Amino acid sequence: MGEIAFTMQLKPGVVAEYKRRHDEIWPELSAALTEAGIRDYSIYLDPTSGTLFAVQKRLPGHTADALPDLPVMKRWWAYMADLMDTNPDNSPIAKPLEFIFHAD
Ligand code: RM4
Repeated sequence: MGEIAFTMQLKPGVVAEYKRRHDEIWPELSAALTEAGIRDYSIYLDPTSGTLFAVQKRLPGHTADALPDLPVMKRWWAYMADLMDTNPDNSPIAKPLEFIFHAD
């Protein structure tokens, strides 16, 4: 199973709201992520900068690249856009991270 990590950026002063929305994540969005082959998806926060660090595993043959085309993904990104630095299509600006080290 592959693993990827990336950062995203919160706007100032929205941590509590960002966490609240994820605590109440839409079941249909969770289902879409699972159906796309995403597993073990975690998001961490650097509270000093508002930078989010996301890490997720992806099953072989995953369809994560098609997620942006799903209506539920578009709705979620529109819903989240007031909290995050975004691209013109409302998707969060995601910066891929390079793998450096792993220990079991
Ligand atoms: C984040 C952001 C990401 C999404 C997660 C579930 O706020 O929208 O793109 O994968 O939520």
